Amino acid sequence: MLQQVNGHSSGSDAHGGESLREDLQEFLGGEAPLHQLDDLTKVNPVTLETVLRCLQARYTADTFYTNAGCTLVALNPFKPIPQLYSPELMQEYHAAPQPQKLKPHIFTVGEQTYRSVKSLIEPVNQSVVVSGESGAGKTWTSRCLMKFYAVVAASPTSWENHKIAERIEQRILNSNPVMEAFGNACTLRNNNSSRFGKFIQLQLNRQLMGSSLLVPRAQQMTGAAVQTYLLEKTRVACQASSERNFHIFYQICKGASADERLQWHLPEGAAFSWLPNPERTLEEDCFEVTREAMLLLGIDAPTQNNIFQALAGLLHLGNTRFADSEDEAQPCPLMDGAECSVRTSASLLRLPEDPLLETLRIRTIRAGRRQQVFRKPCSRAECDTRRDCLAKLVYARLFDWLVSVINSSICADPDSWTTFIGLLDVYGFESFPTNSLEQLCINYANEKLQQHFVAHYLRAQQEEYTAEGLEWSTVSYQDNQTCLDLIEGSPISICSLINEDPIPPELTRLLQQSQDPLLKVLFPADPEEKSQEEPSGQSRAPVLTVVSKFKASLEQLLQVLHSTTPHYIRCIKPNSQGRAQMFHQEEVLSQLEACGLVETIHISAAGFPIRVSHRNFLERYELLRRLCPGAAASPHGPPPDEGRSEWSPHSEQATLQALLQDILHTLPALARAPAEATPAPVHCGRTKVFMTDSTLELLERGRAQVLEQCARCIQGGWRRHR
Ligand code: AD9
Ligand code: MG
Repeated sequence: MLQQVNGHSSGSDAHGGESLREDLQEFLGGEAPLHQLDDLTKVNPVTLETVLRCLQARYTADTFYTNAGCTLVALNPFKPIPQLYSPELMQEYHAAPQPQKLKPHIFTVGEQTYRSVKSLIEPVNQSVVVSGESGAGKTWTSRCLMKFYAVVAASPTSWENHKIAERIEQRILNSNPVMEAFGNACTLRNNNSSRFGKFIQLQLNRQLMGSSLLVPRAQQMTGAAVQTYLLEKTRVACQASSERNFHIFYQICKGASADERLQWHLPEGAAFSWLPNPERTLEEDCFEVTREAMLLLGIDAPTQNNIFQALAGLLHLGNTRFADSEDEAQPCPLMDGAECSVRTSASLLRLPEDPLLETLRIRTIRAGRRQQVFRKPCSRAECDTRRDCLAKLVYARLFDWLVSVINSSICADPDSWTTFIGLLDVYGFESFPTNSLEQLCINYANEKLQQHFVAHYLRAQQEEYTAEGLEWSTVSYQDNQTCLDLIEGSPISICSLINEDPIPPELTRLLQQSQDPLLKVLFPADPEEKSQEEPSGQSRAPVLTVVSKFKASLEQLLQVLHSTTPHYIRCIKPNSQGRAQMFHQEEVLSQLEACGLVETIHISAAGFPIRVSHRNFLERYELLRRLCPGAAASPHGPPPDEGRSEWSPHSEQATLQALLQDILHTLPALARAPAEATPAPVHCGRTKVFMTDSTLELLERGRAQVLEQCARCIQGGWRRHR
């Protein structure tokens, strides 16, 4: 296996100097205490046990972030640590010449991603994939990263020209409380569990200034686009024991004013069967925050009123109970008190009451050659299902509409941005005593992301080293492809066997009759009035099932991820009680195993994350020759920035080999470290040059030196000329 030791820096800044000394000390044989090991690649030997011990030692020392090669491990502190996320600290990471030399932090990932998206060598869009099981801290992490970009990528002029409410960064941040109010809920595993997946693209403009990779060019956030994945809409009508409905329902019940209570029929202490476990949590105190954020996103007070009124209508719908019918030919009667619930629900949703009741209790079917219409009373269970389905339909459309409103408020004009940083925060892996289709989809999404990691990192890295002719002994890893085949493979898999019963068309038609302005938008009338009854089985068009739609949206997501340079943050939940200072070894161990962390560390420790094509390498670093003692212009090619098209592949190869030789001699000087302490950090593959992050820094530092010398020479020449 290739040997690689972390690179060394000249230590011109305080953090860099300290870390250079640490690196050198370690390189020369010093042993750091376990909790001081910032990178798990330095744990010796790398095994599950040693990695676990290191993480535990760091957790006990209140150190929550640790590098693991290409990934960052984030342990959930389960306690607020404001100073760890302060704007001052954000600026410190942003301003650092080498943020990776500072303590591991999500801001390091944030800053590196931000710099990479501007890279002059092969710039590509970036993405940060935040993963981990439910309650591990993914949403927290991606929220912090959004705040980080809102600070470091803020447009400086808008501070003076705009009120804070008008700033695009603020609007983007405001999408969080709104989406969490409508899309998060308290579950057994997390009091603020995301019940939808989210991929947000932070859109950046591009301003070509400066020349060094390490000197960031101005690049500002001009907007964002949110894509959501499969909201767990079942929760509106059905909550597992000890779980709760979406936060927004509790927020309304707790935060509505006296007038609003009257208008929405929500008297103090009213009991709703779809609002279980009403004991207080912090999330329900956020009604004002949600409203304020909605307002700033352009959802005005009357529209908000319509939304909350419709949600109150759903709560009353949930109190509508049916009894068994004694005569199958008759619709199920309502239970005592349910008439009032139906009436209130109909009035809040501005639906005609009788058609509402009829739709809930009677099915219309077309059958036979002549497509005759039959009306069949539903059983009590069917009535319940139709009631639940109606609520799910309204809530899911409302959620999608909110996302589209948010997008229209924060999305930048296509010509005002060129690159993006994507943040992925999906619902984490979960398993309950009783699991529904949603849990299958959630866990399927997590398997898919793990597969992306396996394919992109564990497999692809190793294949590339071999293909490029680098010496490499393969690290074996757990591939979850068989698990995915079981879920989504063809011809037969779980996906192909699952068919969800489609939404009865009468429900949609009923909602199209609503006089409520919001519901009119959510359920526009069909342009051409279709048949008024459910079509028969034979004439029904193929229906896209929930699972097949979800599968297609995941495929699209993965395509986007594949087109970016991904960065990985693995959130780890130290205990399932959500308690600070508690580290359950077995729980952490199973999370480390599930994400293949040890294999990742092995591959990262021996690998070269930076790879640049021969030509790009030459174009950018040929000028480093000038730093070599007794250097002369290259005998094989023109000076930098000239005549790129005259180069032949043959001369390119020869120049490259010569240049690499020179560079290997130059690096110790650049690092200001003894030659024997600098490992061989650059490898020339068949088509690319491979190197470590620290080597890239050294090369960039050398390049800046040469350019500075050139600038001084030119200035000197001008003075003489004058
Ligand atoms: V789920 O898959 O959506 O159910 P997440 O998103 O992984 O889950 P979340 O970010 O919601 O978990 O974190 C759970 C809770 O842990 C938060 O509500 C916080 O109370 C707590 N948490 C997470 N990260 C931090 C942190 N860096 N500092 C302090 C944290 N508390
Ligand atoms: Mg979450």
